[in-house]
Amino acid sequence: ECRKMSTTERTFIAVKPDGVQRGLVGEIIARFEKRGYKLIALKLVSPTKDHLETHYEDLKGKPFFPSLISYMLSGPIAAMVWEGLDAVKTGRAMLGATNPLASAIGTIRGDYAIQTGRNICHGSDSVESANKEISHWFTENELNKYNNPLQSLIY
Ligand code: 3AN
Repeated sequence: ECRKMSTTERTFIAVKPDGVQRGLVGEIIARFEKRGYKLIALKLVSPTKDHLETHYEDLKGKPFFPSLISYMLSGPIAAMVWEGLDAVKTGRAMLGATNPLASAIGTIRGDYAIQTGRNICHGSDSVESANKEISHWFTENELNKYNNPLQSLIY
């Protein structure tokens, strides 16, 4: 595999309603911060059904689609954008497998979840879908810039 590594690769990470209600927002943010990713955007949102159906449009034909949408509508979601080397793939590795029972211990799902339908977090699965999801959830001026030169030394 020969992928070009970019220090400005971005991924969309969301803490789903169950993760928010269980008080796991801070824990999930802490893991991305401590790993060395840079927080570009962050908000707590209660999206519409329409917004969620577009977010999950690739899964529209799946039998679990209606229950997925009602699960995602069950409370606020913590939406964020993280930036750094290999953010998409490493972000997914940090979340763990879709089915938490198949997630390694040490991953977010492997440590805090047991059900696919309550898997507490979302992460973009490719750079292409990350770009799509970031612009679906955030406006351009919600994506922050760092001017502090120390930031570029750290990351
Ligand atoms: P991931 O969230 O790991 O990218 P996707 O995109 O295949 O996985 O699925 C999106 C979400 O749909 C999952 N996070 C999960 O909440 C739900 N989901 C996926 N597969 C199933 C399934 N077989 N049964 C119930 N819910 C599912």
